Amino acid sequence: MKEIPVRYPEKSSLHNPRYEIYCGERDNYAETQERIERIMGELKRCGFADIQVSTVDGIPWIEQVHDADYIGFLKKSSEAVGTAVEAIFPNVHPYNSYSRATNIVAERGMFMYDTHTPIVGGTFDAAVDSAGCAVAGAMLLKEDEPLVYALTRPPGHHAERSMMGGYCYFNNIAVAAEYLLGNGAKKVAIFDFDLHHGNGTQDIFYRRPEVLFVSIHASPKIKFPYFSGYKDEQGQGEGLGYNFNFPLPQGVGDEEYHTVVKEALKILKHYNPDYLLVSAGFDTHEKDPIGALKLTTPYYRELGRVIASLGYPILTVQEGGYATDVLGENVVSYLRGLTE
Ligand code: SP5
Ligand code: ZN
Repeated sequence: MKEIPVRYPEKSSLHNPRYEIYCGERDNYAETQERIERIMGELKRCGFADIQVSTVDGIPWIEQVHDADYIGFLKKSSEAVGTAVEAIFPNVHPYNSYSRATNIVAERGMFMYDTHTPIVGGTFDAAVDSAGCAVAGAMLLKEDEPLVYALTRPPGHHAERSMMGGYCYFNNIAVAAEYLLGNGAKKVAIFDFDLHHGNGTQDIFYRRPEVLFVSIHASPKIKFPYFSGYKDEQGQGEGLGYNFNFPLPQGVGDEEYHTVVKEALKILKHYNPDYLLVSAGFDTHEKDPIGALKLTTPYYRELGRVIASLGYPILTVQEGGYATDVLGENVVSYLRGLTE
């Protein structure tokens, strides 16, 4: 088997919210450090040999993607929580063009679009490190490594230019794409197979033709983020025609999913990017506690195989997946497929 280098962030465990808020109630925080540990355990068990902690500082590339005000807010808020156990959640959401955040409570609402994405003391450092890990992966791609896996946490694809949401703070895959564009790439494609629409990645590149975004996800009619991911969102201005969404109904399984994958791959091939970045979410699995689709563990191998068959250098960036008991197997199944 071809070797896939794995990079992981050192500081992900610093991000440890105790709960999220759903329908006004506290709910266990699904996006846990245990996810990383399960994946790591399975990678080691299966003989992945090149597993290294990332040492890349994400900040310079995060600044290319996210607004300075937003970065400053997250840093300041994490510092404000410090070692306290109470996390920061938004309360009011300023929405008019003349709205001004002169108070910290209003500011929270300006930068946080849901109640699933609390800020704790370690959130800023963990999020910077996670984006740095994606850049570390992109650097290997740039050095002609054909297949790389960045085990990022917290995830990134719901983070917009100046908004956090969906367990995401900085958009790791967008930061990696920006690194590659800043280092000679002319065209980068992002394929997102997380269960949820990658609204953050779509937002960041919506007006830009040099990044193609293709996402397959549960329809926003039934699943988070609920407000985007429809087929008619196709890009704007120069970016028109470079954004593709494939929303799926509840309960889709391997076979039906695969026909949509083949359509998505045709679009990626036609674009012919210098690099292919993959937002890999395993919350499409049949056992996922917040899922809606019915993909099986062996299917991820087939998915990896057809993605790799396109022949581009591929950086896979970890997004969601909450069935911790099968998460490691699902990741390994996919990575095995890539090497075939
Ligand atoms: C990266 C990623 O996969 N983010 C997913 C964000 C989804 N957040 C909202 C999920 C709310 C789940 N709570 C349902 C509780 C039912 N008891
Ligand atoms: Zn997801």
